[in-house]
Amino acid sequence: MSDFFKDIPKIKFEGPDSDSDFAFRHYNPDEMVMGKSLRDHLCFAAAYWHSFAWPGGDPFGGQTFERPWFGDTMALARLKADVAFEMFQILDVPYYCFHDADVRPEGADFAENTRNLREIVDYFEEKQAATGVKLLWGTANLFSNRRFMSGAATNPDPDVFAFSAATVKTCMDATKQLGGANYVLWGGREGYETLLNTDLAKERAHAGRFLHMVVEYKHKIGFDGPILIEPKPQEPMKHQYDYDVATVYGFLKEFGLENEVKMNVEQGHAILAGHSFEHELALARSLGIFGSIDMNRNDYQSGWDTDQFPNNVPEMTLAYYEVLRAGGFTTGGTNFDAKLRRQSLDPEDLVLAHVGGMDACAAGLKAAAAMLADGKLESARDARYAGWDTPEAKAMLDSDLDSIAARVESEGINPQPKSGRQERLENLVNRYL
Ligand code: XUL
Ligand code: CO
Repeated sequence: MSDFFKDIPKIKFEGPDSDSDFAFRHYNPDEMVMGKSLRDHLCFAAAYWHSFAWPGGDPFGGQTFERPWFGDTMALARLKADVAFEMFQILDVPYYCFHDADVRPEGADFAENTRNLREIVDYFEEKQAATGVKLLWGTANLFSNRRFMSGAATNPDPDVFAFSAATVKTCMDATKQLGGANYVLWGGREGYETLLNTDLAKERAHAGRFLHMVVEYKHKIGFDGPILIEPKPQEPMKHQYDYDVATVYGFLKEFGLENEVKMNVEQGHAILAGHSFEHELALARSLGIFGSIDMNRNDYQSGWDTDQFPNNVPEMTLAYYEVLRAGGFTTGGTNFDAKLRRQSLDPEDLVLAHVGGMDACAAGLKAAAAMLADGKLESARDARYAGWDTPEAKAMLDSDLDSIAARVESEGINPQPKSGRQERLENLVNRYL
């Protein structure tokens, strides 16, 4: 045991009337909703990078956090793992997620990186067995080190493509060894700063081939979780290829991978792309590629990817409504891709940030389940499209412009606009909150 979280109790459900900061008000992991416990609905995961690897820097200043595990040795990497698993247990989160670079010191070369990663993965394996905490997904950090400044799979230098492919192989091996439920690819620097130095067609072709290799390797090693792509439109690059769910779907279709790869949809990335989170989730669901979510919140004024902890229950209700309409998570879950504000220095800030986020997610999911159970929204939506249930309307989709024009003329079809009833439906949604 480290003493980093000393004096912080294990967080328990105490209900809405509790006056303790260190308690869940809405997240009772054993509460049954639509035949499933909240624990199994929400599948919470803590993100290693923001909580344990991020030093609190911003573009104008460096480290604000002082953590006893900061440094580049294997001993400190083990201490970091000890503290991380202590937090997972304090919160009773069933899952965690990590990049290779979050968990091991950077080595002098690929071989040393791999040795360091393997050593920590063996340590994680022991810790998972001792605590019951599981890996939601693993991934490779192909964006922080300067070698990746011009991209990984889309780098103009084939040696960087090679280094990236080799690194992804080691991270997939690690994820398989730890029984990870998914493997994630976020194309951090797969994009460009300026077209003046960029061969866009070549870069996209290389990205397609790279993704094929990842899928081939998954089958080769018998990893049975899905590969998930996490779309984001920009930041760090000015333009990123995996802009949003629709763009990634087009990319998957182009390379014949739409049945192999699903989406990890992040709240803040949806907002950066000019969408709502629920839009991205609804689209992934309707395309059959919904996988998992990264839960957080962006500052709506700054327009940056601020990765704050989520606290907006009405927004989260609409997001979980889409998750439930997709049938809920199968291999996916709710990963808190969220970080503290850099002035939130104390160990308890880290715990309380998660407590608030977990409670807000639980409140959102319960409201979404009530909306679905009531069925008023579904009936209103069905009623809006009821005209399409008639035999004439169905037959029209198998007909052609000529015959449709003839029918419009002979039957004197003259459509009359009907209300979309948006405010009425918004009022209805607010009744479940
Ligand atoms: C960056 C981001 C990443 C991915 C994993 O915006 O969301 O942390 O979730 O690489
Ligand atoms: Co993310």
